[in-house]
Amino acid sequence: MSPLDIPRRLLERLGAADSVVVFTGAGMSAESGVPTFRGAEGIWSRFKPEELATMSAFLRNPQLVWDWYAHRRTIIATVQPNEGHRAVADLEHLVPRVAVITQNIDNLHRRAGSTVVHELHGNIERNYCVKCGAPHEMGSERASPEVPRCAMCGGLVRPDVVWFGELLPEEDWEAAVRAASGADVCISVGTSGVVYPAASIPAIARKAGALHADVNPEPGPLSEAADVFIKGLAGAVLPVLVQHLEKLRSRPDIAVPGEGR
Ligand code: BJW
Ligand code: ZN
Repeated sequence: MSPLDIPRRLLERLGAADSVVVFTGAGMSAESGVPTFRGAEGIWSRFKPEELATMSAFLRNPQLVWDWYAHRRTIIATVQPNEGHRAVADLEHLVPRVAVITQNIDNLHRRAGSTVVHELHGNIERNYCVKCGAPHEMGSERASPEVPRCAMCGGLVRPDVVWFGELLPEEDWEAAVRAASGADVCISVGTSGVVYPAASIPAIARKAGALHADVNPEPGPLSEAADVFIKGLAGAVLPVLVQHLEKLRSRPDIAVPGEGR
């Protein structure tokens, strides 16, 4: 990616920004080796997320849903944050306030060094009992193929993630809406933008006056509504964006590179 591919007005707004939100989806972690949902590979591509990520699917076939999460937990435990995650973390050195709002459950933003991360769809590292709600610590059973049972009441244990038809964690959602409402720039990265209410974050930011840039190798509903669409992979685009912002912040007198868009 050359500097000419980063639109000038995005760099100008970022150069002057006091507050930036980065809204991420599964594509953000794709280059780390975590499969996306829609268009995923392997045996799990036979299932739609709408068929696995629901309480009724879990109650109908707990083992199937548990196996899906065990498979993903194994992948997530072995992968590393990518250049895109690191570039997002580096933004904190260049902009006074940066909030990451993620739909991902993989912890990779925090592992890359981002300090303000609002997880809208939970975290795969936590589990709880469906019957009594008690948190469940996964010790030696981490590799267990069986669905664990709650030590307090014997209920089934599920991952602490948000399934369809479930409310988003209130604190994270409210913090995300506050951050989006006060942002000068919103950068959405690697999300199909079809799952609500998370997908409304860029619109909330735009409505409050932010410039919205979407980064994705494929156009979609978010890129169509965005002020700027950068067609490309997170791990290629975001480091270039950060490099140019670094130059701009250290030498505000120099001309902003990029196309005159
Ligand atoms: C790259 C790349 C690279 C590839 N670089 N990019 C309003 C309107 C319509 C429907 C609703 C509505 N409000 C609520 C609903 C219902 C429902 C919903 O949205 N349904 C739609 C599907 C129609 N929403 C809910 O149920 C939500 N809850 C809710 O609304 O509560 C209130 C309520 C309660 C009761 C009744 C009614 C309402 C909860 C949604 C929970 C979603 N959960 C999941 C699973 C989480 C746990 C887990 O990870 O297993 O969240 S489903 C799955 O989709 C996961 C993701 O976070 C989410 C979004 O997917 P994402 O991240 O966008 O991934 P993909 O795969 O779709 O896209 C990847 C993108 O990356 C692509 O664009 C690629 O091109 C790109 N890409 N490589 C950059 N290298
Ligand atoms: Zn229990």
